[in-house]
Amino acid sequence: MTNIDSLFAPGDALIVVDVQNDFCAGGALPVENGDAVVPVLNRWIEAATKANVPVYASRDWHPVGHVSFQESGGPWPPHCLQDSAGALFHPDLKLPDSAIIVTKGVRFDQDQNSAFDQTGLARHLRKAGIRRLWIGGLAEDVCVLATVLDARKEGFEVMVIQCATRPVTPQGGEKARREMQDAGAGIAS
Ligand code: VGL
Ligand code: ZN
Repeated sequence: MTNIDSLFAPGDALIVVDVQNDFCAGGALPVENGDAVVPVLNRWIEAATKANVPVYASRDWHPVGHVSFQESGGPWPPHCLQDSAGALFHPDLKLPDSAIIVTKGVRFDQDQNSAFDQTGLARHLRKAGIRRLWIGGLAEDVCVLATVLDARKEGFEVMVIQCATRPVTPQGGEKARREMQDAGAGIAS
């Protein structure tokens, strides 16, 4: 097994995408084996903290009746409602107090799958001198994919932590992996 500690370098950040109860077992929009990313990400978070690498955690944070919900003509069942238990980070995810929370999906008129979409994240990362992102979380074929593609468009080097992400569907996961690689993202396995 790779020693994670030796992978981090100055200018790196760890981005944990949407590891929230609703995307895990028992949640409103569970990703198969979504919980399995938690212990893996905890090891990465620990290594990041040791290496002084900042940790960012995005969260889906929807208003009632959000446009992405089926009741409003969208593709998804209601999930990650603001201030609900389902929107909380998984209870076993060990985010440091210093973790920077990126809230998205709050717009009434459009969905924001990417942690970069109108959040100011790219600017924040650049100001912090970040050049390379290690990205994991849920779901691989939705918000991880969108976040990775935007990160590449914004000029960041990207490594997807393969064992720290799970797709909504296996086919979606395969397609997402191809798209992320075609966009120049590396896959860390
Ligand atoms: C997500 C579906 C709907 C995600 C968010 O975080 O991947 N998936 N909203
Ligand atoms: Zn959502």
